[in-house]
Amino acid sequence: MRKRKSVPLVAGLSALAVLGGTSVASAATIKEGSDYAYVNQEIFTHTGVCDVEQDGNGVYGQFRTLDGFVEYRDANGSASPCSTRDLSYVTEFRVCEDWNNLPDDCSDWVRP
Ligand SMILES: [Ca+2]
Ligand SMILES: [Ca+2]
Repeated sequence: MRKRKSVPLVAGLSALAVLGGTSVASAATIKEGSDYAYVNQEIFTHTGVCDVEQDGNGVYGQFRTLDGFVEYRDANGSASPCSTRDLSYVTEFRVCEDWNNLPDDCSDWVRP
């Protein structure tokens, strides 16, 4: 039997998109201490904010989305569960710890 030469499947390959020019790191989860916020990396609209330190300081996430800026808190503090929200597509986010009468501690901005 005659062997067929296999045909390489290169024709359909398009150039890879290059995310150049940004200095913002990429992460699914960003922490401030042990508190954290996250964005699901398969569904970039699913987010969460988690206060996991019983220190009396509130925790909130800040999200830059295609529809604008959104900020929300872990509504019940360090008790379970975390707060979650479905937003518009998230491009960057960070987590902050709310210090009474002091500047809040915020993580760096990251993209999911
Ligand atoms: Ca805290
Ligand atoms: Ca909570």
